[in-house]
Amino acid sequence: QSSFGCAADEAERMRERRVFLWSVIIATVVVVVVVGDDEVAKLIERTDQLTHDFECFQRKINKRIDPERLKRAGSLEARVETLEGHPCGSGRYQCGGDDPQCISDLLVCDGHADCRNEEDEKHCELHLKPGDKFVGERVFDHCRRLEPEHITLTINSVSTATFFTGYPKLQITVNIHVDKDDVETEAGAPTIAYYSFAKNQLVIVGGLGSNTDSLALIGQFDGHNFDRFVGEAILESDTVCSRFIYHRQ
Ligand SMILES: [Ca+2]
Repeated sequence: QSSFGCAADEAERMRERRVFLWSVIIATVVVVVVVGDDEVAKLIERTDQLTHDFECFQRKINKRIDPERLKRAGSLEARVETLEGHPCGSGRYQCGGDDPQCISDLLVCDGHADCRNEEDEKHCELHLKPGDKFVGERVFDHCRRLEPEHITLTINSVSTATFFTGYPKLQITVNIHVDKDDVETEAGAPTIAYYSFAKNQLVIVGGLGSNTDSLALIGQFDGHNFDRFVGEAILESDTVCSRFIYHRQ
């Protein structure tokens, strides 16, 4: 078997095999109509063998692609998509691939395929679980006078309502670490958050110190690397008053 550098050749070969496989399947159908049982049996056997070979080949290819490399490529693609803007508008999800279909965010991960390419039900595994901890480093913070250095989020529990599978609910403890005038202070508060598969967002409402009602924290994952997210605190006026970069501990 060839090395990594021959991936393009392998992809080409895989395409050729797929075309060949389909030809055999179509031929089988034709033979069923016009030829006798013996030939049909032989062809079915041959098709089974080819299907088996094809699946083995595909497994070998998948094994050889480094998951870290796939993750980095995905993160880069997400950045480009962010720069290009969201073509479907707010509250809408783009099915992706070569099909630019738009559906409502509410239909993502609801258990039914709504995209023609079924993309809305393909990324529904929650990468956050009880015990996970994320530490956020401050980029800027004008929300309050505290100006914390770090914010730590600890996930205590995760639950999914059967009628609302696209938005798992999380209980999170938010700890704020302040180091001001040589005095270190730490304050913790339990909060409720929801994860949106459609947006790859963690939305925490309240519980971020004083004036909790007027703050929401939006944690934006890129949909590929679930060890990092950008957390922004949003005021009622829709203004972003702080940004922290969070990393999984
Ligand atoms: Ca759906």
